Amino acid sequence: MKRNISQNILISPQVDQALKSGLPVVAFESTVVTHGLPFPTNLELAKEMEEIARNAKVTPATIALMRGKVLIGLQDSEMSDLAKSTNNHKISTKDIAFALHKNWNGGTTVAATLFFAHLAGISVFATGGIGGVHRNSNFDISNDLYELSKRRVVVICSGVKSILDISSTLEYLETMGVPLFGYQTNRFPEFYSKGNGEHVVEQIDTTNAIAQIYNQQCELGLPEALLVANPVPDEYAIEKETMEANIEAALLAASISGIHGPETTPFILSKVAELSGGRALQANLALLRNNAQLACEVAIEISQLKSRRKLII
Ligand code: PSU
Ligand code: MN
Repeated sequence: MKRNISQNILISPQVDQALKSGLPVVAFESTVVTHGLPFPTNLELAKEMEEIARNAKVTPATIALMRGKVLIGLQDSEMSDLAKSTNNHKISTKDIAFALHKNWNGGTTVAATLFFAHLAGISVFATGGIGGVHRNSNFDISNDLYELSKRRVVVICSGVKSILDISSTLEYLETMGVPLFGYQTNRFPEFYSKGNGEHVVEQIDTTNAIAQIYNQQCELGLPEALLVANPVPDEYAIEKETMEANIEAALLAASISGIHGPETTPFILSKVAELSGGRALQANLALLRNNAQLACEVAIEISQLKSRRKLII
């Protein structure tokens, strides 16, 4: 039986049981499944991320909308239905109420996933890249940044979506008071690339340190997420110059085709994947798996800390 948080928000029995027992749970977003990756790679990847969690004895909680309900934790059949559907919407915070009203299926963005993870009491969330400030944007700033300033969850990512303005995004995160760290690096990772040191961040070296800092954030009552940037694994990293050329070409193609708003990311990402001859896709998959793994290790540290003292999340 799924537990209802409200009439439209259902927690799977596995996630519910883990949360009630204080066992580690990691949330995964689902826009990467519905809009980020092609079928069947999206389904394989989503299953792999859940498998990584189970192997680490962590309960995975992929969050998505199906038939007008928010599901926190998907069963295998629900995951397959979501990955196969050609009828999925991209759900950010502003879309949630409308999507429920319309009985939509959809993938939740980092912003919407953060909202539900926090509501359910999940402390760690893994994704690929967060949204941010678009290049030459006229106020195209992802709602992800605003939600990060309101939901105290550890978010593991590999930087921001490659097509964004990194400097402006980092400035905006600073304005919003979001603590940001590089995992075992002081260079802000640039999604497909490891980061060339143009953007320097505070370095954290252990998962225990991440849990301790999260604990501080809780004790201080600071509401912001803790953003941890984990670089793409070495063997999959692509040189920045190569990727930049592909991204610029994809941005140009998008502007010629009149693509804008929420369609921008899916369009550009598939163009970049095409231009890179598949290397971009492999890097994307590798960093997602790597982030799932790190998120699990952090979730275990936090649950151990919580069992020793009462953490308010
Ligand atoms: N990064 C990617 N692919 C994606 C996204 C991020 O490499 O599809 C998704 C995430 O779900 C993120 C969302 O939360 O894009 C941000 O979209 P927008 O800029 O429209 O807020
Ligand atoms: Mn936007």
